[in-house]
Amino acid sequence: MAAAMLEGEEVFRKIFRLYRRSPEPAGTVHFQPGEKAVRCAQLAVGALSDQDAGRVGLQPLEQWKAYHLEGYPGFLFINNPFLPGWQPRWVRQCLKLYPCKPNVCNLDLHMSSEQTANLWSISEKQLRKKMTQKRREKTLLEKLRWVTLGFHYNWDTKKYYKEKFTPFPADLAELSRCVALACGFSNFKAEAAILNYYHMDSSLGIHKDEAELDHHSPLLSFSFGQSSIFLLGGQSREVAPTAMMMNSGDIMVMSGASRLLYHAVPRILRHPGGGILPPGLSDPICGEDPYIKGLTEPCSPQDWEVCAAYLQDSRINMTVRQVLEEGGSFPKDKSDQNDHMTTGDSYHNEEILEPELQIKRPKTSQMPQDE
Ligand SMILES: O=C(O)CCC(=O)C(=O)O
Ligand SMILES: [Mn+2]
Repeated sequence: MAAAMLEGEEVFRKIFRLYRRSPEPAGTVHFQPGEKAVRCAQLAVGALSDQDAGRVGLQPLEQWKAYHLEGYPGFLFINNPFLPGWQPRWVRQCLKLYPCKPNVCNLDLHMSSEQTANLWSISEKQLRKKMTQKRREKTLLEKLRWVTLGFHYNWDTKKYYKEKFTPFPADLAELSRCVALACGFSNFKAEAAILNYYHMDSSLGIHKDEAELDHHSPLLSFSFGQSSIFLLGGQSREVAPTAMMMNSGDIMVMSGASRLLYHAVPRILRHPGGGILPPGLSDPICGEDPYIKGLTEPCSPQDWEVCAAYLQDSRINMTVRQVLEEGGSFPKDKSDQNDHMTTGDSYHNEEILEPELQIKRPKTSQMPQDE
């Protein structure tokens, strides 16, 4: 590898290491009015009805606060646009429903489908005791690192396959459609998602999302639970990334010139605000708007007990993608026919962390990692 490239790669890696170590170095962008490099963004008012927004738990579009980031055309940051009581519903879906079969998760690599069939029911009793029992074995739900939906991303080959598809959850597809519509993407189709599950010592390595065949459609990223630092870089690792704070409920849209940029999550941080859970997660039981029937059921107090225990020291991210261009299909490639199995071990072939920070898990740079 050329020396210049190695030197260049150091830039993103160096900054990754800096943020991995220190709680919040100066220079982290907080999306709020008046912040340097941040500009208020105009959304596609009129494109999304209050009714459609409400059905998936989003506030009326006029109330959303969205921002551009200087130097990153196509990047949009939306400050938590969820209605009270709705973040808990999406968290419950991520913990109770989406990890179920036929969706695929990291635990499938080591366990039978019977063992991973219902992580929630195996884990809920133990998780409820989390508040009182300090020393206990991690539940399977706490060992969950990723779930794939729709076209299931293959971590080894870094590709999607036509045959490796299971129905994409209708509620998440609709949430994604609404957010894309608000951002001016009227034909977005949610066809794949990676759900990432982080704990306080987890990180996500430097990568770009290029496996999708359609790069004109945006990447939509939803975050819940504890906060994180997100690093957004350039088209090569030689470009120094910008660090930004992502809090519970925040949505990020990567499109246009920002769609294929390198990015990473070097660090999970406790949410600002002091309590155990972020404010948007403190009120799970909210009366439904009598005029708008939600697409998902409210989160019951029993279910919330489990989610709240989990989120005390965890963050969940859902990154939704359109894989195919409108009317497009997968290319015919004979060499693809035998490489459908994923081991999860060979996907990442580069070390992004210093020896003392390296993971104990299989070599994974994109998958969420624990220290
Ligand atoms: O957790 C995040 O904020 C980023 C997730 C991500 O980059 C991915 O799933 O490709
Ligand atoms: Mn990504």
